[in-house]
Amino acid sequence: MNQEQALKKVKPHLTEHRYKHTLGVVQSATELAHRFGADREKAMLAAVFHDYAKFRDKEEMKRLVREKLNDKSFLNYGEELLHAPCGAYYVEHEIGITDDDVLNAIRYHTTGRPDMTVLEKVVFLADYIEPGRHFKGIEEVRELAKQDLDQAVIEALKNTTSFLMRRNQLVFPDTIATYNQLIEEKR
Ligand code: DGI
Ligand code: FE
Ligand code: FE
Ligand code: FE
Repeated sequence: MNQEQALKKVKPHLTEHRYKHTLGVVQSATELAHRFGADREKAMLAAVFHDYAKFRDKEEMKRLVREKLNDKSFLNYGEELLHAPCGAYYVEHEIGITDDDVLNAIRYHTTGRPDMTVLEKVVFLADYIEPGRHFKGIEEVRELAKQDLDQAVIEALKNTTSFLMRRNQLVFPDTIATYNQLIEEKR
């Protein structure tokens, strides 16, 4: 599936704003893949479909996690997390993408996970720094992303978790575990 075909398939599932975000993630992900040596084709596909389930019915997604997915922990930490693992499932079963590297990059694009692959880091980071995103601290992450993939991921994780904590929201345990592991590796 080329980029044009993939975009055509995802478009009906997204709002105009979310579609523009997706185009930005594709651009950032292919750049980062080139810079850090991930497969550009896989990065493109994962980026196109990363928010495929963003507007799915939350109850439908909870049912899917309960009935079909191995990792039930996604049920217990904020409904915003559901679109990542459920998106991977729908992209496999509705779009027909079977590549586990691509599916895992979609599955973990919101929370991260310990032992992320370079491709997973690329998509996680692209989602955060794509040109359409504007928020505090993003320029620092964009600068880091020119040199050091892990340090940029650490910075993005830090920003996201502190954002959640300031709002008294739950933080997904694997997000903290991802942070801890990357810090450990830097020492
Ligand atoms: O789908 P996007 O908006 O492009 O970005 P995303 O997939 O990174 O989702 C961001 C949302 O997910 C945002 O509302 C914060 C939330 N989120 C990210 N990490 C965690 C989280 N929510 C909880 N409860 N715990 C997390 O660890
Ligand atoms: Fe997302
Ligand atoms: Fe994200
Ligand atoms: Fe996104």
